[in-house]
Amino acid sequence: MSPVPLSQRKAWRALEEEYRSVQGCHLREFFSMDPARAGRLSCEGAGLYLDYSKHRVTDRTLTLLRALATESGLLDAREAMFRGDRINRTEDRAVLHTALRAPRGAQVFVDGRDVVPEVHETLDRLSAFAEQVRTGAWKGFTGKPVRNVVNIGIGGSDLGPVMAFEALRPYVMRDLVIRFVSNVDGTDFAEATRDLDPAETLFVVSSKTFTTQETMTNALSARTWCLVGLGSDAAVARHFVAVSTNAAKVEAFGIDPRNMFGFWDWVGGRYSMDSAIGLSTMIAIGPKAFREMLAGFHAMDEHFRTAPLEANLPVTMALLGLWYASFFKAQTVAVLPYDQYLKRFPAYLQQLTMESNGKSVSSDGRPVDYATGPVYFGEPGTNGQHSFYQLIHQGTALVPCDFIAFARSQNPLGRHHDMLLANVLAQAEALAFGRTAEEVRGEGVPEALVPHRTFPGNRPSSLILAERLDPATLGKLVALYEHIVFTQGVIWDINSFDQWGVELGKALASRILPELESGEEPPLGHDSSTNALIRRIRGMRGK
Ligand code: G6Q
Repeated sequence: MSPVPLSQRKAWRALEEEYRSVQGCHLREFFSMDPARAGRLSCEGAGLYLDYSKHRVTDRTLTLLRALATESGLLDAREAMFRGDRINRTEDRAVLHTALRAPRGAQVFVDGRDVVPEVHETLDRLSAFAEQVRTGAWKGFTGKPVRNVVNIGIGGSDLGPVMAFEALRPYVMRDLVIRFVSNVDGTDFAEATRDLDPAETLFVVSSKTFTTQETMTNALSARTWCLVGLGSDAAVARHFVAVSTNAAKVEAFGIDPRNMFGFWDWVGGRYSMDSAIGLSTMIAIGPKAFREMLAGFHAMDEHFRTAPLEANLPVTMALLGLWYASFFKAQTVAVLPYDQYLKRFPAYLQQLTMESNGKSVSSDGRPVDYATGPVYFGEPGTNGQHSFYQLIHQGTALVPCDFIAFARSQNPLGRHHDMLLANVLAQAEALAFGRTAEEVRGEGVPEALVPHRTFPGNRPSSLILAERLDPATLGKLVALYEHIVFTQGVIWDINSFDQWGVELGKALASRILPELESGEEPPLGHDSSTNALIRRIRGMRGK
């Protein structure tokens, strides 16, 4: 990290100046003055193509942003991460999700030990187990093969597996039923299991710590459901496996340690979908496709590690994101995948980006004096077009957009895919160039309606294009965003790898729980609002 605080660095100051000169310029002018813009402001990495020409930047802006990255120590920080330094300082941990996809034979050292052999040993065990389930060789307690797999986990132990399952449905073994239970709301468990036969159901309890309240509560309910259905404690061994770093807790729960798949403290929850946490994904799509996904991750890792800054996709997208968040004070980013299979990708990215970069103190604990991580949201196109795009086109907020599109559909059907692609291109064009009042008048629109039908344009977007959404491409996309988050975190000088902000609510909930459950009127020491709500809920429930 640079010892000079971010907002006092030379490049930052120059960017403040640059912002003042660029913010009044329109993308229409940028394009009309420079016919070669699209060719120059695009790059390709690991098979993903990025068009970033529709951004409110000049060549000078980009040069300054790259200078900021260099001044902020990005190159050293990147090496430190890949090398296994303990860059997650508040938790004193290495950050090595990149080792999860390192090829067999590569070397990555943590505390002097090469971790790649263990990664591949675990992958081999996962593969053997996944094959047993897929082929029906893994029998339940009554001798019936397992046909239903329910992943129980939350946050990083849920969002990645759910997203990957949805994204890779064309690769899923369709005669397996794969479900996910995350919420402590009993409805989640009840709906996920209501039509399943316990004799054919396997629960994958995914929890790094094996202490998470929601997951443990759901796992206990699953055990009861299983015991009621199968009538014996001995059934647990055939119907539960665990993915965790906590062998003692797994054993205490009653899961045979031979049915546990491990990972390591250097894998953060939201960076763990390619670890053993991906067991449900591997069962669904098979070990071969899972390894293709890992190869995709690795290809993007290599691109991020080796491509020069000006041709580096994650760095480029990170810098553009930072430009809008910190200088234009844009508070959101819309992620708009034009592929139905990516319907859970925005939700996945919300955790990856917002849990990582939703921080307001710098690495040395001082409040930052600049805006950091924006709110991410999104829906698959074209659905969002009939919903929130109105605000993106004509609202008062600036919402930079990441469009994601694929040249080929997994489900070619008449003109559907051409229409989908026409829409994504049209949206990016409309946002950038808009429609002037003169153009609207020229179409004969009555004067009173002209302001309503004018599109200001100048609304920036990136377009990420790949050939098709296959396992390798998914790995590349996820790694792309992981490295965007990392790059921004380095420049903002925040720790992208802790998540202390989720702790307070957990602690308060464990205090409130007995107050809701107690038979006697409990003494309440909260604020008057919380006290009144607790009393009202108790009253509504006859207490
Ligand atoms: C992610 C977070 C968090 C975590 C969940 C589940 O980076 O750490 O979302 O994944 O709280 O934790 P467990 O896997 O320990 O149950």
